[in-house]
Order: sequence, then structure tokens, then C-alpha cells
Amino acid sequence: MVLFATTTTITVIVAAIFIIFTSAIFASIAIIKQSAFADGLTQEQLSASLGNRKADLLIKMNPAVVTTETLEQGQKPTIEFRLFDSNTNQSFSHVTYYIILEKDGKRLLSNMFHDHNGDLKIQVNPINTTSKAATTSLSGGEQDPLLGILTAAQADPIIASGPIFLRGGLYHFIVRIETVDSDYTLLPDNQEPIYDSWLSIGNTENMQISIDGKQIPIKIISYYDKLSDFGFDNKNMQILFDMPFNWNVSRINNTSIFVHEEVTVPKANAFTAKGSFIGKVNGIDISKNVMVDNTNPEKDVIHVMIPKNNLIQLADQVNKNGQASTGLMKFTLQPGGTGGAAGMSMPMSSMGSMASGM
Ligand SMILES: [Cu+2]
Repeated sequence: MVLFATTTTITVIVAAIFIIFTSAIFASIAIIKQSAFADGLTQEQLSASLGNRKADLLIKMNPAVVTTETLEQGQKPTIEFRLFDSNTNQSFSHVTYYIILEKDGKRLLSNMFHDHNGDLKIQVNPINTTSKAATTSLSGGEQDPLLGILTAAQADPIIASGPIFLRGGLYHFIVRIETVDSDYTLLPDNQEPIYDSWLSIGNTENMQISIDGKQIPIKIISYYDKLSDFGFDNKNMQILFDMPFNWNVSRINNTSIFVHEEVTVPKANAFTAKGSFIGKVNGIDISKNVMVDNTNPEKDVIHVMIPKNNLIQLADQVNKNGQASTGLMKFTLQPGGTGGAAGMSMPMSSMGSMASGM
């Protein structure tokens, strides 16, 4: 399957795919108008109200693809927090954000930040330390002389250095708005919008599989949670791996959720020979959620992308099968099938228009 007429980098493709799915998720959030909880994303827009104004919070990672491997290579991602009136697309001014960041229940950051233009950017500087008591230190910006709140300055961005984004998986952001319109007028407690968001860092695993006596290096990036029990069944030509997953249907129903696994396999060999792949989760065929990016002659990048509605269907079956209690999403990938998710072969131009429509 030829995905795009133009030659693009894999990063761009992945980002575009994310944009398609996240656009769909944003649309559903806008329709049901609830302040949402989410996981499995690299950006999110959450809705709330502030008096008679709509107050949406955009939380966005830049670049869109952040993995344990790109971070180890020195990438310093930025997290953007932008509070805006979604009726007018105007940012609120003089916004004070109280931001809590947690990973697996451990608090990594709990601080107030101010941005006069409402568009706060915090650069993350992950620091690997063996100390269990490691905390995040902040630099850059300017201290407000009256309140001591760190304020973003154009030329001097705020940098958070500490044990942030060291591991892949979900990072939980809790954001409370303390001021808008004015630096020193705090919102009354019961009028402070609170947003709950989960952003995802890809967890990269490099593995070897043996096909016809040849060692082949495989890379798997999981954007939802850390993988385990990676294996290769030579007889069935099947890559297997597991991921922790809570199959509770009402949990999935109540969240903006998206599972994305990315498997890179060098060409050519018996695994890539067919050019398309059968994907299964807990034995259930999900080949329609498998999309092969074959734009690189050296390697296939196999994306398994399961949006919320498909996750709900899967969870229904997994619960009926009695497999839910394992708390695992068990993936298999093998050559075969007709290849490609329907609708994934759209031209780059329509992806671009979807991107700019956000
Ligand atoms: Cu201000």
C-alpha cells in the first residue's frame, strides 16, 4: 500500500496520524461538552467554563513524538499550556496556572506559573538520578516581586529539571487556574477551573528476533504503557508482546483514550515478505487497526492504533472471554491479511487540512 505520494519523514507521518485521531477526540469532547479525562495522547484540549466564557485548556507536547529513546538522545521537549476562549480562539491574559504533575502516583511537580499572555511553555530537562527523593528544580523566567510566582518571559523560558519523562508511559497533569485577566486577582475557590489530563511518552524497546538463522533488530515504541514479555514465535512467524491495560468498560467509556504501538522491522525477510500484517489483541483480530508505513525501502513501520470506540468493543469481548482480570493487552503481529486500515491511505493534503483546522 502506498501511503503518501510525497516523501515525508516517519515523524511527520506519525504526527499526522496523531492529529487525525486527536482531532476526532477533540470533536467528541466538543460535542458532549464535559470536562474530560484522557490518556494515551501527546496533546489534548479540555473544556470548562469561566463565568459566562468558555475556557478551554490546550496541553501540548512539542515535538509531538517524544520517546525514551529520543530523550536519551538529548531531546528537550516543551509542554505548552494555553488557556483560551474556544468561542473566539483568544487566549486569556494574565493566567496563573497551578500545575501538578504525577507519574504512577508520585508527584514530580507542584508549582504555580504565570504567563501574561496565557500561553505558558515549560521546557523539560529530564535528569536521571538514582536518588529516590529527587525533586524537580525550576529555572528561567522571572519571579513575580509580589507573589513570588515564576512568570514566563519571552527570552528566558521556564525550564523544569528533574525526574520528568525519564520513563515511558502516562504522565498525569492536574491544572488549576488561579488567575485570569489580572495578575493579582485570585479567582474564588469554587470558580477555579480544574483540568485533568494524561500525556504519553513513548517507551522504546530494542529487540532481536531470529528468522531463518538471521538476527533481525526490531524496535517497538509503546505510547500507552511499558511493554513486557516480548517474544517471537518462529513457527507461526508471530511477534508477541504484552502491555498492562485496565479492561474496565466504564473506565474506557469515561476517558479520551487511544492505544498506539509502533513496530519497526528491517526489510526484507520472511516477516515483511507479504507487506501486510494480521494484528490480534487477546486473540481478537484487530487487523483493521494495523497500518503499515512502507515509505522507507529499508524497513516497515507497523502502527497498531486502536481508537476509543474499538477499545470499548474489544473490552466487551475481553470481559466476556473472562480475560479481563489478567490486566493485560496481549498483542500478536504476523504476516498476512490484506493490509492497512481503511481511511489510512488518505493523501497528505487532507491530513494537512485537518491539522490546520484545529
Ligand atoms: Cu500577567
